Amino acid sequence: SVLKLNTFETSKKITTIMPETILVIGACGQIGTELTMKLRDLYGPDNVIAGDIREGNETLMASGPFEQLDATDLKAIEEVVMHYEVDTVYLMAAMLSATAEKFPMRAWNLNMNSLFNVLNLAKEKKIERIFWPSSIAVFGTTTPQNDTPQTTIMEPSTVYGISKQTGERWCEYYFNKYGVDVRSIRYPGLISYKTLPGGGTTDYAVDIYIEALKEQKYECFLSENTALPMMYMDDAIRATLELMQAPAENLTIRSAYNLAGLSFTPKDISKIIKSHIPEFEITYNPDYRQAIADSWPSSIDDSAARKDWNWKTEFDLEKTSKAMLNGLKES
Ligand code: AKB
Repeated sequence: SVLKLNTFETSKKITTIMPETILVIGACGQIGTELTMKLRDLYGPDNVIAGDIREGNETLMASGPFEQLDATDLKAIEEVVMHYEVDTVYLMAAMLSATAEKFPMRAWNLNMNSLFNVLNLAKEKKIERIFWPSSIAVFGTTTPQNDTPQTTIMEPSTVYGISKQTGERWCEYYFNKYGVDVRSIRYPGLISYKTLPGGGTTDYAVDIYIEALKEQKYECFLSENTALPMMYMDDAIRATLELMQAPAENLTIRSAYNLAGLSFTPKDISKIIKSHIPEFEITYNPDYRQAIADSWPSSIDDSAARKDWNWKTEFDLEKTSKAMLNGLKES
């Protein structure tokens, strides 16, 4: 496809980018929706094709091309890639941790086959670049819990975590063996108000703001002192774009980069919400998701991302909470 030069400003630096024709698979999900909108701002709406098995919100659907697409259907993806001359794919479709425990084989099929589809298209030189999200779920109970290093023991105990860890190994393999330019981040729990998450263990950190505004109370499915790595969506989108813009020679990791944002417990977040909504009350009723959360780290060491592509978080918990409460009130 035709390459055009363009520039855009992040809060830290001016970056020169080479816009491509981009396909976002899973464009209507929690990350996909905001990522697609941001990519359309940067590269022009017609150069960013939203693909998903279901339709998304009105703004996304009206702002550029949409293709109904099953991420496990290689032929369908290939047709869209050829038709639009796509050179970069962001594969955001996945079944998350809590739902995957209920449907292990469906989760495995979706999470692995979709990845093989795009890796093989890149191997056959039908696309040039891939972004694929990994997760803190690649870690397990034997991993050091605090400031979890980039390279460490990884014995995930969830289906989702196993699929992400396996995916990381395949990404690195395709890079080493076939020169596939695939880049990845181990996302922490993501906090956003524009599109809701679904089926994750970290979803409480979104639900709590919604219920605080609606009901002034929230029953949390994790216990009060469960610390998990989290991040506000704006930071996660910026991290994704910064990694995809980084010169290939700066990248030392082709499995997936650790990415740190926030680390907090349900108790911490409830205190902050109470400072904005004094009537707010939280109660705790841990369910099966507690065991998943207990197997994940509390905080992450992301020094490799800082060194290789200058990553830096901007949203602390207070800034995140203000953005969530204001955003939800206005939407
Ligand atoms: C989940 O909770 O499953 C996801 C994740 C941490 O990848 N948000």
